[in-house]
Formats: sequence, structure tokens, C-alpha cells
Amino acid sequence: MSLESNVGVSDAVLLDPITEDAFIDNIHERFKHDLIYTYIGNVVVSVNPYQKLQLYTHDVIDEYRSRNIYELPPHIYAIADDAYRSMRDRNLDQCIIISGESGSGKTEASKVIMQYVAEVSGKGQDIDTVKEQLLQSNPVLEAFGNAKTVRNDNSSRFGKYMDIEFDYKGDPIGGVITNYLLEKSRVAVQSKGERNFHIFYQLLSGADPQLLKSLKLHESAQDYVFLRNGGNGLSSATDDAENFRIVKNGMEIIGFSSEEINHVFKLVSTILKLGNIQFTPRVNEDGTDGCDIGAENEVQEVCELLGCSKELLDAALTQRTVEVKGDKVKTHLKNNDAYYARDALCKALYSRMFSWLVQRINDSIKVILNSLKIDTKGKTKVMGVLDIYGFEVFQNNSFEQFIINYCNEKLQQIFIELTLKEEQEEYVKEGIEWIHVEYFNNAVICDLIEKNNVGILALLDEECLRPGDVTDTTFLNKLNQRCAQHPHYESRSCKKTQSDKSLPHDAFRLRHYAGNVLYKVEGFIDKNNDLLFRDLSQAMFSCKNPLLKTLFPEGNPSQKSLKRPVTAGSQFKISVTELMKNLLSKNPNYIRCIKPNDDKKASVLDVNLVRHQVRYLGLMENVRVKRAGYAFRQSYGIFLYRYKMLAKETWPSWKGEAKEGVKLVLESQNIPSEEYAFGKTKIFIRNPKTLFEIEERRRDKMEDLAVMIQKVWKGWK
Ligand code: AD9
Ligand code: MG
Repeated sequence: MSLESNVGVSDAVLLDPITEDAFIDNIHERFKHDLIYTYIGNVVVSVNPYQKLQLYTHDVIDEYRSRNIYELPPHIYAIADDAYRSMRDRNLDQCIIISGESGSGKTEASKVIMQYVAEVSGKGQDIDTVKEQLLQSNPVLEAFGNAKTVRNDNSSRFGKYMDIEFDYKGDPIGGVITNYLLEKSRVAVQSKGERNFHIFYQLLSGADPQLLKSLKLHESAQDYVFLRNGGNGLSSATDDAENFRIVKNGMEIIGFSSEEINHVFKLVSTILKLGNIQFTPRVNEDGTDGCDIGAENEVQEVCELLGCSKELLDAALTQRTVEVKGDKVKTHLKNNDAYYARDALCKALYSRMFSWLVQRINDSIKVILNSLKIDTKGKTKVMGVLDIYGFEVFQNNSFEQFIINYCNEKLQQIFIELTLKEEQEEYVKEGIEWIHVEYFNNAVICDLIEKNNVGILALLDEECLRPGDVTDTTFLNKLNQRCAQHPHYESRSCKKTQSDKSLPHDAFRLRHYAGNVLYKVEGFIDKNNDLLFRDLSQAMFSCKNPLLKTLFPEGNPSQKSLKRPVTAGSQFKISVTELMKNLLSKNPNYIRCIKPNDDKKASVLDVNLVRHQVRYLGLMENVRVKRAGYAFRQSYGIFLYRYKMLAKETWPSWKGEAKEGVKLVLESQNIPSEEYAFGKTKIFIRNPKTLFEIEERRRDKMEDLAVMIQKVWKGWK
């Protein structure tokens, strides 16, 4: 990589004038020269190049290693290095928050960070084992949790937060992955041009004939209904067969036994087979509607794969047991209900298997750690990397997009809290003169979605729990009654948008920070309820395949009390709240990803598309706050302790007020007075380069001191 970076400005804070056009021109100009990274202070703005650039080689890693953040052109490595060193040397837990819309490059960025940390941290057989496990979790989780969408060929359909743990020396000693709501509806249905999760295709094209035979599978994806319904989605640029080998190898390295791997593939095969089952309507002897199972051979093969009684599975797929006054009564499922139940089973199988995989990876890292000679007892430090599904707007948006976009609202809120609001508040608190910068605070949208008792999620739960005739339409009616006044809620029954013909009657529209999204209510109630008939969970629990007992504990017949599970929406809200708490407890580092065009094309930047993202990501506000403000601040005591050797008055010790000492240090270095300001408890330094210079001078001074001490020492000897 050329380190030459004199195209435009590498830090947008230095732009003159600071206008949106100048900002976008700068990004564009740099993009044309393959300079995809630009800073806003210590925030990295990254534009997806949609081509392999020589940016991530060992040589480039070596360049960035232990260098000061502004010494080299902007790069994710610089942020990763800075975060890593602050964690190791200053004992500050770090998190790296990567945000941007679908296809903007978040997942790639998260891998770049992991690669960097793995390369620069300590080496050794045991440590390398841990690193390898952490790195191998990527292809495995991507195979099971990513899919081709119209926005991105490798779209993350789950949220991922990974804490990498380090010992006091900065060597990685473990990691914990947390996954967030997988878009499981994709298992049964994909939109036009999209695919199911990668693993299905990888298994079919990568497994050898013997494995396929043992899984009772055919090679052709066309043979499976669950892989066909995305239309032309079968074709993909990805090399499924090669990736299958990578994934299988990854699972082995992580420590999955061959039996476990086999069980997982059996479940993947089961889902494909269940998807091929057909039901035909029939009238039962008692005159009620029921159905028969077609494709008996698929059911038979599923039973062989899972070790399940065919009678039991047949019954679970076509009947339902209900309790009437303490008696168990079997009722027949109508044709459509049977399809519904089958899909629910497939989705449950897949999403539970996915969570199990994450858990299994976490456990495996722990097991390996225990067997190694790594001391994990001392104080550990943590670097968290967050890579979550990006903001999404499709032609049809449902519960999944609602959840994904809610999560992105929360991330935006954290960004605002930490970079804009907190920054401005600190200046006021420290008594530093400050011109307020206006920005849009999206807390109002977060409230609309999540506020207890009155938010959309609460209203959805209320409707799901209400006895009586509950449908998606009654849910929409409730929203229309309760949210109509909200400035970010719109629907055909709201007065303000009554005449808007682009609003269908079965949908509501939210004015998100990143744009308007129309949500069709169809499926909201079901997806939030997320219920599986007990007959099916019992059938799964009864299987010989041991994995199923773990995945369907509620199917254990000895389990008496059946508490209603928490709804999918509430569950998500709880985990997002925890995630936010976790992120707020760490020192944040940001990567803001931008998608240059909608066609996944290299070297094309659509200025309007980029402008939209720059606006909703609040990047201009970010630049203005940084420009008006001070890049660095530190309490007087700590600052003086580090730099006191620079002034003769403060070295070797200073008895006066720390603030006075800091003043003397800065004056001794002839730093222009507009470059710094004195707060009540902290010194503020405007330009990072100034701090860098002071740091250089400190380093020189330390070297001089070391030479002097050596001389004295020699004299004594
Ligand atoms: V989603 O919200 O999960 O749908 P992401 O994660 O933001 O989305 P991703 O990282 O998957 O996007 O990037 C999309 C594609 O862009 C990748 O598969 C690559 O083909 C391409 N990409 C992204 N970043 C880079 C990069 N730094 N270098 C080269 C890249 N290609
Ligand atoms: Mg992604």
C-alpha cells in the first residue's frame, strides 16, 4: 500500500470550508485513488471499495504496528492499534462499534480488526491456538448466519458481538461471542433474488458423495423447495464448494467432534427434507378438516436421520394436542396449519442450532483454555467488536426489518450520546467556551419503539397476550390508536397521512433516522409469539439424535409447568439493552461504513447515495463538533505525571497545583496558546498533532535521561 496520502485531506476535521459538498468531494476524490478510509478525528469513515485492494498485507500491518494514529494514512489498523494499545497500556476496556447500512462493509471491517489484533498480539503455541479458534469462528458463523440478499451477497442475518479477552501482557486468552436474533424466516421463505443461509448450498455442492448419501441428500439445490423459492437466488458469486471445506475445517479446528459435525449436517438435511413435504387436504371421519402427508419417503428419511419414530413425527406434523379441562385431546391440523407448523419447526430447528453453534464455540474456547498453560486468573482486559446487521429497507419489510432497524437506531443513539452529546456536555461542565452544534437526536424514535407500556414493542406484546381474536390487523388498529400523534409514526388512518396513497392499509411507516421504512404488519403477531406446538417439540426431544434433546428441552414430557416464553420482540429488547450497557461501559472506537453504490460495483461512487448516508449517519455534525472542539483531554494530574520531565520547573517533582504544573509544561514547549484550553479538571488539546509532538519530545527526553542514568551508573561502578 502506498503510504502517500496527499489526496484531499485525510482528516475531515481539517476541511476548509466544512460543508457537506466539501466532505463528499473529499471522500470521492480519495475513493478514486483507492483511499477508502478518512478520519473524522478518531472516527474512521470507510467506503466499501467492492474490490480487493492491497490494504491488508503483513507489510501494511507492520507499518501500522505501534505507530501513533496520525503518523500514517487513515486505516482501520490505526484504530485497531490505538484501541489495542490503550487497552494493554492504560488498562481501558475497549469496544469497536461498526455501523452502516447493509452492504457497506461492516463484517469485512470486523474481520480486518480481528486479523490485526491476532497479528500484533503475543505469539506462542498456546496463544496461537486461542487466536486460531477465534478466527475460525468467522467462516463457521458466516456459513450458518449469512445469506445472499438483494443488498449484499454475504449479508449478516444475525447480530454479533465478540469480546476478545486479553491478559495483562496483551495476549489474547479467550473470547465470548454473543449472537442476536437470527432472521430465521429465511429458512422457509426467501424474497426474489435472495438465497437461504449459505450452509445449505455449501453442503450440497461441497460434501463428497459419501457424505451426501449418508445425509440422504441430492446434489442439486433445485430439488429442494426451501432453496428454490428465491427464484434466481441459486446463482451466486461465492464458491460454495470451496467454502464448505473451509467451514468444515473451521469446525474441526474449533474443536467440534466429527459426531457433532455430523449431527449438525443431519439437521441441515432434515430441514431441506421437511421443506419438501407436502400436505393434502382431507375430511376426517368426524367431518372436520384435516390433512395427509405427501412425500412419505422424505418423512421416513428424516426419521432415519434423527432417530425418530415415524408414527410420532407423522402425528406431530398433522395433529395437535390440546388440553380441555385437564384432558388431552388430539385435533387434526388443517392443510395450511400443517404447513405453518412444519415451517415453524424448521425455523426453530435452524435458529436453535445456530445459537447452539455459538454456545459450542464459546465453550470450546473455554475448554481449550483450561487445558492450556495460560493463566486466566489475573485481571483480564477486553476488546469488544460489534458487527450487527445494517439498516435495511426492502420492497417488503416485516418484523425482521423492524427489529434490525430498531437495533440500528440504538447504535445511532449511542453514537450521538458519546460523540456529540457527551462531548458538548463535557465542555459545558469543564467551563470551556463552546458554540453549540445542532444535531438530530433519535432518542424520540427509540422511545416510539421501545418505551415501556407505550412503545410499539410493548403494544405488540400486549396484543400477543390478549385473549380473544388477535390478528395482525387488530395489532395495526392498536398502533393507529396509540401512536397516531407521534411525529415519526405514519399510517393510512393517521390524520396527517390519511391521503397518502403510497401508504397501504395493512402497513405502518416509521420515520427512522436513516430514512422512512414501510412495515407490512402481516406476520408480526406470529413472529413475536414465536410459538411451536408442543407435539413438535416433544417429537424432537424424543429423537435419538442427542443434539435435539439439547435444542428442545421444553419437549421433555417430564417438564410440567409450561411458562409462556418471552416474546421475540421482548427478548430482543432485553439483549439490546444489555448490549448498550456493555458498550457504554467501554471506551468506544467507531468505524462508520459507507456503501458507494447499489450495484456492488468497484470504482463507482453514487454521490446522492453517499450524501444520504453522510446525512443520516450525522457525519457533518460529527465533523463540526470535532472541529469546534478539542481532540484530546486528560485530567491535570495524569497529564503532568506523564510529561513533567519536559519542564525544568516540574522535574523531577512539582509541589504546586497540577494545573499550574501543566501550564508550565506547555509553555516550556512553546505551544501556541490557541492550541489548548484549561478546563476545571482537565487540559484540552485542540489538534492531535500537537499531542503527538509533545509525546515525541517526551520520548526524546526519556532517551536522554536513560543515557544520563547509564553514565551515572557506570561512574558508580
Ligand atoms: V450487512 O449489514 O451484514 O448486509 P455489511 O456487513 O455491512 O452488510 P459486508 O462487510 O458483508 O457488508 O460487505 C459486503 C461486500 O462488500 C463484501 O462481501 C465484499 O465483497 C465487499 N467489501 C466490503 N468491504 C470490503 C473491503 N474493505 N475490501 C474489499 C470489501 N471488499
Ligand atoms: Mg455484515
